[in-house]
Amino acid sequence: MLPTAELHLHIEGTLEPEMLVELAARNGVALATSDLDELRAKYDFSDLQSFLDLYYANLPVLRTDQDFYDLTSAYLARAERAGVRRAEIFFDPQVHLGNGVPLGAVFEGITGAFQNSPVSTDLILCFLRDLGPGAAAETLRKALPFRERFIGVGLDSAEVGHPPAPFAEVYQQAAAEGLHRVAHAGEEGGPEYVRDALDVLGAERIDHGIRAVEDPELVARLRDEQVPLTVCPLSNVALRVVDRLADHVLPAMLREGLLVCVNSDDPAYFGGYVDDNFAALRGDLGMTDEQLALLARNSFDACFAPDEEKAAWK
Ligand code: ES4
Ligand code: ZN
Repeated sequence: MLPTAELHLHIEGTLEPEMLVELAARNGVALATSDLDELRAKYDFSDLQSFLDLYYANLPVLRTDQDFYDLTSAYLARAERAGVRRAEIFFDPQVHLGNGVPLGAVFEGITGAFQNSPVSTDLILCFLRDLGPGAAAETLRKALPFRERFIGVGLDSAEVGHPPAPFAEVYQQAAAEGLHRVAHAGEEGGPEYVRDALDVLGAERIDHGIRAVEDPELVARLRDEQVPLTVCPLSNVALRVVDRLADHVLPAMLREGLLVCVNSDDPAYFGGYVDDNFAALRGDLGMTDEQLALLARNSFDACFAPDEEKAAWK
């Protein structure tokens, strides 16, 4: 198994149908169905929004710190088997606050699981871009009592129509708190979303970024500055951002000298964990061992772990 870092992983997107049913029963939350085949049949998406609708609909089953602990532990056990040495994990606090779950329970459960895993882990708090910059600032304010539990902020959820620029101020506040800054950009949105995430938000790393290839000047900049791009091949196919894996721009990005790495995004929904993504790149795209090893090395270069720790993995 190729040792790698997973830098684009939504912990809520690791909620497998089995755990969904288990948590619903444990917490007395009603589901439309508890039939695993019927649940899996819903995992067929036409675009990002059709996925987000199901993702948000499933999350009310997460209620207690134990739920978040169990979810995170299950992911980390699976990630370990996938060769993951380092995981920088996203979570969506606004969803849980909206479901009436206190932030303390979310932090306690997730970081509690971190302490019991051999995988090197850190947490990145994502703002939901479709709820706007005011809600993001309010979320950062509520999270600051837990400042030592997370290392950065990100921006996720529905992209088109929700550009990065209005989030400039909350990203500035995050920077002032010494937090890392990443942002989803160029998944469904065009290259201008990637440019603004860099210029206006000061993003150090771009999540997805695949539509950057449409703009040669931007590609040159991403190469010159070695901006990390966390690409998620199976996610892009599942959300029909690309038609087939064989058409994916990842090999072209590598040829351009971009600092790209491979990630699973929401593995319970998109057909696999990071090892499954590597296997698909080999099988459907014919990528070579050398290319796959470069992608894995890139992931360690792109991660926020201290240099001493990185050296041990590479
Ligand atoms: C997400 Cl694939 C993706 N894109 C944007 N936001 C998200 N939240 C969870 N998965
Ligand atoms: Zn994502």
